[in-house]
Amino acid sequence: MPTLHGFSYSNYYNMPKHALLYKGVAFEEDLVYPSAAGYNELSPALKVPSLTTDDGKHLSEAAVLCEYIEDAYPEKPLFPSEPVARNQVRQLMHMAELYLELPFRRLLPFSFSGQQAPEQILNEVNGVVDRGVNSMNALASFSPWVLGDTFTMADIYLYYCLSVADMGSAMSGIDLNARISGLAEWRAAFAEDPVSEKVAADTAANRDSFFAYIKG
Ligand SMILES: N[C@@H](CCC(=O)N[C@@H](CS)C(=O)NCC(=O)O)C(=O)O
Repeated sequence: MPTLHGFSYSNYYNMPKHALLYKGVAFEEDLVYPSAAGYNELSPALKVPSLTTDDGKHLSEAAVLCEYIEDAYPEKPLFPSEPVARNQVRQLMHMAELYLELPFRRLLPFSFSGQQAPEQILNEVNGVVDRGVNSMNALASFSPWVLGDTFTMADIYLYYCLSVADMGSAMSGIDLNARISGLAEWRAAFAEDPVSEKVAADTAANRDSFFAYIKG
């Protein structure tokens, strides 16, 4: 059985976790923070998540884990088989990460410490997020899922990218729901799924432990 390493407060951890739960794959969870001794053997970049496969190999980087899970457990596919459609899913995953998750992630240290981010950083974040908003408005139909009638890895990836955006939205004043057509309704539908509810409950349960870790 594969083992997913990391912690539930991590949005990146929750991407492969959601995929495994969606597919009904049995897996173990290993609660570990990146500074743990020996974690570099699982993830050389010291990033969460990482995954140990059935045959004892280690993989890291959330998008890689998501692709691996699809390859190793093809039942209940999360990527279309047709090449263009398959890469449209990857395209949306990349754009969600590069132009929404990563800019908002720059605000996390300020959000966690309760300090206002400098104007220059906020301007830079805004500039990158504009690309994300334009990309989503151009590519995501939210009808009812991100790329149309089929639930895909793009739904999972975008959903958990947005949890970091939420933490930075008050500080940046960026309201993605207002700027991306159909986003709010899609998020509400995604959140109601039992898998999403389980992931959200595990995330909440890990909150105190995570904040104790970053304080340390
Ligand atoms: N590119 C990585 C990013 C993962 C990431 O940033 N994980 C955070 C937790 S949400 C982490 O491990 N942070 C520890 C650190 O940056 O030192 C991926 O896709 O897995």
